[in-house]
Amino acid sequence: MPKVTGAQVLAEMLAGYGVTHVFMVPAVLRRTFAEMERRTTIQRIHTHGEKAAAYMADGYARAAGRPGICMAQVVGALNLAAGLRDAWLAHSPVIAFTGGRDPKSKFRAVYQEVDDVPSFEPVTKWNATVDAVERFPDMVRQAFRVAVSGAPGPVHLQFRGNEGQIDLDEAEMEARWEAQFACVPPFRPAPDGESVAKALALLQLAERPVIVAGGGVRASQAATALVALAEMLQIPVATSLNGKDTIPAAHPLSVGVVGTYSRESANRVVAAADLVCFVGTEAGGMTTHFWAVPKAGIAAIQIDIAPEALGRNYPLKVAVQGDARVTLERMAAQADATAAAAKRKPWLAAVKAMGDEYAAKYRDVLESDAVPIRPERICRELSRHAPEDAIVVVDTGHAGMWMGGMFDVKGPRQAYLRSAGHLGWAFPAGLGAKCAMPDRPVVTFTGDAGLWYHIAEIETAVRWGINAVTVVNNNASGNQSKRGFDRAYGGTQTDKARELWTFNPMNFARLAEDMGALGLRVEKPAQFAPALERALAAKRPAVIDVATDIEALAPLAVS
Ligand SMILES: Cc1ncc(C[n+]2csc(CCOP(=O)(O)OP(=O)(O)O)c2C)c(N)n1
Repeated sequence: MPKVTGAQVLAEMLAGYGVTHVFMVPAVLRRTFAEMERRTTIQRIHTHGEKAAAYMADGYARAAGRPGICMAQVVGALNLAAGLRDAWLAHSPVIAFTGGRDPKSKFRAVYQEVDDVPSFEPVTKWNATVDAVERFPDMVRQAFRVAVSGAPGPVHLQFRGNEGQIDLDEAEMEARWEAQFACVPPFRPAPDGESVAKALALLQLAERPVIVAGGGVRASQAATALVALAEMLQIPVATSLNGKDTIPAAHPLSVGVVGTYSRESANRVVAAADLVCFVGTEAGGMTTHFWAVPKAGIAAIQIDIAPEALGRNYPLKVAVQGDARVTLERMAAQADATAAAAKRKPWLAAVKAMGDEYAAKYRDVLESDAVPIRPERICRELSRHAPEDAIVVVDTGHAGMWMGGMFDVKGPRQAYLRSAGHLGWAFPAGLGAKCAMPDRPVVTFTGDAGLWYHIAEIETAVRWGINAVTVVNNNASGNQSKRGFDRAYGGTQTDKARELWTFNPMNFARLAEDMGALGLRVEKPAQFAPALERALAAKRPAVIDVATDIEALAPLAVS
């Protein structure tokens, strides 16, 4: 076997796995970048910060269902680790490469060096070092295997040398990859027949069942199977935030997002159910409003690919271990549709009434012509005008609350990706999503506090022609914090207290224009739809700066 460099092998393997973009701040694996240029068409997206690079890789991974790659040299490693937190919480297959310690010089106060490896431990499924160049092939293959298998998640490989200079070394080795592990899911384990039969029997018997679908359904591309089973058994479907795009909002069985950042009627439906079937969701705090919806003691079924997730948060009547799509398809194949449909009528009427009450209660704000603009109206405009094949990317905090509860996913071709809790995630994640899916429109929704975090990446988007559209709910504040500071100040804040959550007014459209993007300022609701249309048609990145009402607070969850 001929001797080749680590750089050559790594570049060829990444291309072999179908990687189209890597996101990084130099200097790391420099020779690998040179080999990428020679041997592959991989784009090397050079960002303004490692955290943004990790978020871009995360958005890429979630949009494509394939690993997203980010990189940092040793001094930027913890910035990158910080950026893996959201991927970890959302089960997103991000692979992080960093430069790291050399056995020849460690413990000698080498410039910029600390032991970074432990910091990756809490946010990765696998955290390993590549100390000898002949290990490149097997370590990279294992990184892909772990990232996409079971419940997907981040992986970290630290390459020897503060800039990963080990990639210059040579060995007799071969660039080999496994196509199966290039995307999620690599396998579709089938459930055992007995658990399927038991789950079906309970679902068919129940008077008021509900399905709660999570990110595992989207990871398994099981949305069609989910909707088919729900229709067959006439069971309403609520989703977690990660599962929001698994059923279109207009579907008669869709009740919306349940939990903390939720739709009031979805919480009421799940709370009124007599049987909850969790599919591809951990039934974690956010999805259950900290285990208040449904209440402890509810009869529950759980379907998940990860056996250790089954029963973790609610004691189960039946645990079903398997791939979501295969499991839902098997259930549909064995279901008795006629018996179930007939007995559901009163429950479905009650579910519809709860949905109608929600729609009536929020109609005025969703359609509000108020100036400054109400965020609810932005959600309504996006529901109407975001293209059918758009990837909608949403930040956390109020952005997650407004959009989680009030944005309507149009149809099965629309995707919805959300920050799993980190403010500032959405803007760079939207850029990563656009890199993964350049032919699909990407529409990101963020608050102004969220955009400030990584605003420099507007320049990155312009430089690389990443033509995502970013909508900024600009109230010159992080006003989700308002309620908390009201409480902290015993009911009424002092004027000084507002220093803790407000910013100077800013025109982000102008800033975007200065950086070379299209900037559009929206001050009246009627201007929004034409601005979105212009932004989507622009052949450059676009920022729509919407001047919104600082007094608008998102509705709190009901339980
Ligand atoms: C990394 C991180 N730090 C802090 C927070 C807490 N946090 C949640 S929402 C929020 C303010 C959000 O402001 P903005 O994005 O402008 O939206 P608005 O609330 O004004 O609608 C903060 C500070 C967080 N979620 N993530």
